[in-house]
Parts: sequence; structure tokens; C-alpha cells
Amino acid sequence: MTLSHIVALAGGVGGAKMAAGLQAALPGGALTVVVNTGDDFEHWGLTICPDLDTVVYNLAGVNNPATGWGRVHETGQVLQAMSDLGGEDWFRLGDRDLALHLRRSEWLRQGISLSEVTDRLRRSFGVSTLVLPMCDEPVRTLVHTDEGDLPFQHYFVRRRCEPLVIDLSYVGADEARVPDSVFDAVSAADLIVLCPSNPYLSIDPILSVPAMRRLLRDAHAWKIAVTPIVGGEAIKGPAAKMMREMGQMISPLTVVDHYADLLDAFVLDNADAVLHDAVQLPTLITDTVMTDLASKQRLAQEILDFAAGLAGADDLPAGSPDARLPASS
Ligand code: FO1
Repeated sequence: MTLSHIVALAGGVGGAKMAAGLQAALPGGALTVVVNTGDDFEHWGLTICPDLDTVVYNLAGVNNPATGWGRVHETGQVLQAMSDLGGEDWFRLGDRDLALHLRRSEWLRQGISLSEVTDRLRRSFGVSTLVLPMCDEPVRTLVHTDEGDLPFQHYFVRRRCEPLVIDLSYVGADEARVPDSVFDAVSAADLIVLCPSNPYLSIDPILSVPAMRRLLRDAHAWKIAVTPIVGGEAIKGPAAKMMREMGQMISPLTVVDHYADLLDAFVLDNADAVLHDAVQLPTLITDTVMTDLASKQRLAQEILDFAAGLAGADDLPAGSPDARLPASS
């Protein structure tokens, strides 16, 4: 069976890499990426949307492969000048990256929605894949830590994820709504990929938008999550540290449990093949670590082939328990 409408839920560097792999493996126009905006914040008087930008830069092939965020061939003259003036310099905004934040903030001030602004930006970078913010209203991830409540970027960048995480909340989520573009993409999808992003920091903010979880759960598409945990560690970032601090087992099984009713299938890394039976869902076991575009595309193609096999083997809509296949090797 051919899958023609694919939605990826993405945040952070793992999400952007998976999105780039899917884009490379799919015909133009087949992929839509729904992106976390819980990381967004106001800085230097500008609205910064790191995950949207990381996805666009990765899809455009202008991302910095060393950091995972920001642009390649970047300079830091403004940051240095700002530092010399006694301004905030803990968040490393590059010069070329800064132009994007200026442009976005200018449009937002004119009352243009974040969805429309993001669409203009991705087109400026020649990206044909649709990139959709999870919502147009501001939703801000707040990290409850042993040092008190920290806005996401203060926890993540300024404090280098050092404080102990107790819990998280997504401020503003109750007032947010699923944009029509996201509703249409999810409704039309025949495959939804939950990228190997941090479940708490990158995917939960998306799920915190009222009606989003139900929309995803009831969607006709097959839903597959790719593990962000490999061999007892996060591929990148604080997911494993957070699991430990929040009393969870550091395991792909914690990710499966976390997404619970949303999943039809799962992608495990070879390093965790022994967990296959415990997943209790159809499971693809492969090398999930993405280093270059070839490995991103290879993983994406394997997921697409696996999903096409599932969909071909059983055309019942996802959402019906009868549609699930027994775990297979
Ligand atoms: N992450 C860092 O760890 N340090 C930084 O100085 C930093 C700057 C930065 C600038 C623009 C941008 O789009 C992203 C940036 N990030 C930085 C990443 C950002 O914190 C993301 O929210 C995380 O990667 C989680 O997705």
C-alpha cells in the first residue's frame, strides 16, 4: 500500500533530523511537519521559535550539523556586540539566524499569525514541505525544578538542564486551538510519525493543545513513534535525565507507555532489540541513530516500508483495536 499523506510531530534536533529524512524519502508535497512551539520565548525583544527554525533549517539543508540548531557558516558579531553592551549573551543567536527572528517578529507585530509567518519563512528557504506550528497562540513550557519554576530556555540553555525536574506545565495551552491547517493535515494523513524527540519537552506541548490528542488518536492514520532512547541513554538532550528525575525507567518502554493510546506501532533501536516482546505493538527494529542525510533517509524509508506493510496487511482504520497486528519480528 502506498502512503501519500504523512504527518510528522517534531521538536528538537531529533525531530528535525527525522523530518529531513522523511522529506528526502518522500515525493514532494507528501510530508507535513507539525512542530512544537513550547520552546518559544521572547529574547532581545524578539519572538524566538527554536524548533520551527531548526526544522526549516534542516529541511532547507542550511542547519549547523555540529550544534543541531542554528545555521551552518554562522557568525556571532551581534552576539559579541550585545555582550559588550552588557546585554544577555547566554542564548547564542547567530547573525544570519537573527535576521529570521527580526523578520518573524516584524510580521507578528503586524498581526500576522505564526502559521502564516512560518509559511512565508519556509518558502523563503525554498522548502516545499509544509511546516506548521502546533498552534498560533503562545504556549510556553515551564519546568518545575528543585530550584523553582524555570521558563524552558532558562532551564535548557542558561542552566544547561542541571536543575532536577519535578514536573512540567505548558502555560497558555488551555487557550490554544488546533489550527485548521493542522486539523486538515492530521485528518488526511495515512501515517503519523512521532519523531525521536523528547516526549516531555517536544511532543507533550503539542499534545497539550486541547483536542490535539483526541484528533491524533481518532485519526484514520497509522501512528508510529520512533524511540528517542537507545541503550539506556537519550540520543541527544536531557530525556534520560528527566526520566530518572521523574521516577521513570530510562527505557523505550517508558516512551511506549507515555504515548499509550496514541500508538499503533513502535520503532526500537537494534541496541534494545531484547525489548521487542515487551513493546506489545508491531515493532520495527533498526539502527535509529541519524548522523548524515543518508542515515536519516534510510531510517525514514524503513519506517515508510514498515508502515506500508502494516497498512497493506490490515486496512481497518487505526483507532479500532481490531486493527492492531500482533507484535511481529
Ligand atoms: N541551544 C543551546 O543549547 N544553546 C544555545 O545557545 C542555543 C541557541 C539557539 C539559538 C537559536 C535557535 O533556534 C536554537 C538555539 N538553541 C540553543 C536550541 C534551543 O534551545 C532548542 O529549544 C533546543 O534545541 C531544544 O529543542
